[in-house]
Amino acid sequence: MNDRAYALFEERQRDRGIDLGKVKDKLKALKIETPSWGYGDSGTRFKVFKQTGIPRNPFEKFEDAAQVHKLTGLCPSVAIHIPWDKVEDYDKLKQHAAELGLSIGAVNPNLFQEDEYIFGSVCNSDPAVRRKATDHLLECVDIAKTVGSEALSLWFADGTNYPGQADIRKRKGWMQEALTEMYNAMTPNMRMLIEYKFFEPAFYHTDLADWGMAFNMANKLGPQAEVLVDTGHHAQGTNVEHIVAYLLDEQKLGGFHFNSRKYADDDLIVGAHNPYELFLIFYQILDASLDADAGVRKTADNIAYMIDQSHAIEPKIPAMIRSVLNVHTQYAKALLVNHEEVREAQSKQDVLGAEQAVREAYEQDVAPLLLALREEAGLPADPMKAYLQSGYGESILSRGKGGASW
Ligand code: PSV
Ligand code: MN
Ligand code: MN
Repeated sequence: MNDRAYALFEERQRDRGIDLGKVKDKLKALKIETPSWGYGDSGTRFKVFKQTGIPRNPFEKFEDAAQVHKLTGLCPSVAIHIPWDKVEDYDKLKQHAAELGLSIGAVNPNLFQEDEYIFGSVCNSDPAVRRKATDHLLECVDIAKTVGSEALSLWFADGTNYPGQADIRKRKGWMQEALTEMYNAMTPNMRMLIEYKFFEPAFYHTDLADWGMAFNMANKLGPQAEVLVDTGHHAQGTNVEHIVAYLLDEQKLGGFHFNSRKYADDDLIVGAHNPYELFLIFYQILDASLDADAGVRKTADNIAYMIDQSHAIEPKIPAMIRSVLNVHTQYAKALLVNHEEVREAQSKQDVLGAEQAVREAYEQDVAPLLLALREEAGLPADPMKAYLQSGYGESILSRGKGGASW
């Protein structure tokens, strides 16, 4: 059945001038990191719902993440969050991950859950609190060394709620001081990925509020510091793909935290609300990788594609599978853009033609392509169905309620 559908797909793409061999190679190279906290209990400030079968410790989080990789073939690494994933022996966690066919991905410090951080962490006016926060950043560099991770993802909740509450410029300096110390502790193969968010939990000002501030900080720190774009961290209506294009051109796009948002930092299933945005992000990435000066930092394969989700009401593992498949689908569609056609239209100032050339790729049905790829890789044709039939979801119910939160 798929043979016929695939043959038709192949013919259609050939007619559109697409080299399917290249498309397949790119799709095979795609890796999406899933977050350990996406497998834990989660919620909103109103309620954290306790589900049955949630991992009770970091080891079990990796076991759940391994299911996602096993069925999709796309998620060989898992980001950890310290101290949520604090363990006695990180070597043991690394080994456990390896036995499951996984590696440990980005190490995320947590500087927002202790009472001392009520007025900020690295931007706190109290030097003792800043010291504690900076020491935690250094601890995370050490953990990254132990587990063999090359990425440190930083998100700060630091900010203020009221005008005059604190000295914004001083806080900017303190942030730079702390990050410089961390940067200097990193090994040459490590990358610091700096995230930003315009509000929440702070409601007046946030110390790293937008991509420009993160970009400026990364520039000040040096080539191993880059910007991390969390798709949920912008004001309504922000053109995220423009930010992506800009950072690509500056060779400062380090990676993504993919998720969906409708209103704020909703952390919903990727591609659930605005799949076209996700497609257009990939279009920008692929377009930049065709530049003559593309270099390592501009190619689609060197960007850290990570999911940052916090499922509150849906079962965790299938929700993660859904996100991963949505990313895969939009990436596949973006690979079907005929860039020559777009550029030709651009050169003629043919607005409608250019827009049509991009949108046409989005409108292609990539199901036969993804199915063929899964067949070639020995993966289930329908990973979601395979998960639901696997019995894994039932087998973890014996963990009971009250597993790890976030
Ligand atoms: C908080 O906004 C947040 O969602 C950030 O996106 C971080 O990446 C994530 O939590 C984990 O710390
Ligand atoms: Mn994030
Ligand atoms: Mn967030």
